[in-house]
Amino acid sequence: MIPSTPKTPGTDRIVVVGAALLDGGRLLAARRSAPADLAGRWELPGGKVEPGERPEDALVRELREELGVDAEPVERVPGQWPLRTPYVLQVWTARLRPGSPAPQPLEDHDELRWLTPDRIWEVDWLDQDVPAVREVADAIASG
Ligand code: 9L3
Ligand code: MG
Repeated sequence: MIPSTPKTPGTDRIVVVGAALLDGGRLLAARRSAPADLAGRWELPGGKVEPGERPEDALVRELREELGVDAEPVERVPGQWPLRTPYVLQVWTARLRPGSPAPQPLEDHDELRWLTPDRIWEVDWLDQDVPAVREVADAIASG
């Protein structure tokens, strides 16, 4: 028998990408409709990176699937934040490509809102998203 390789805990993380979609200085917030324990809370839209997929490609795919938009990643927001094991959240700022449809809540969300900087904290963000949203809010504020 071939001896099994010992498994190091924490090395099999799965990245979930979130998009800080920005337009004219406003940030898009999306209210989750599922699963039940997250429904009603607001998030940076996105989802799981598939095996072999680049995170930036996953971001573009997720935004197309969830919101019907044609978006492009702009830059990685520094840091990564733990979700339920084995997931970790990484965030990119993103923008709509010229001619993109406006975002619509197609699946997983029941409301979208473009937030001006002074209103970013008016929605009930998922706890997990708060540190990332804070980073993005600081970045918007400093131009
Ligand atoms: N999650 C948390 N914050 C986010 C996103 C996009 C996702 N901004 C969490 C919710 C789920 C898991 O990551 O538990 C996978 O996300 P999805 O594929 O259900 O969107
Ligand atoms: Mg999702």
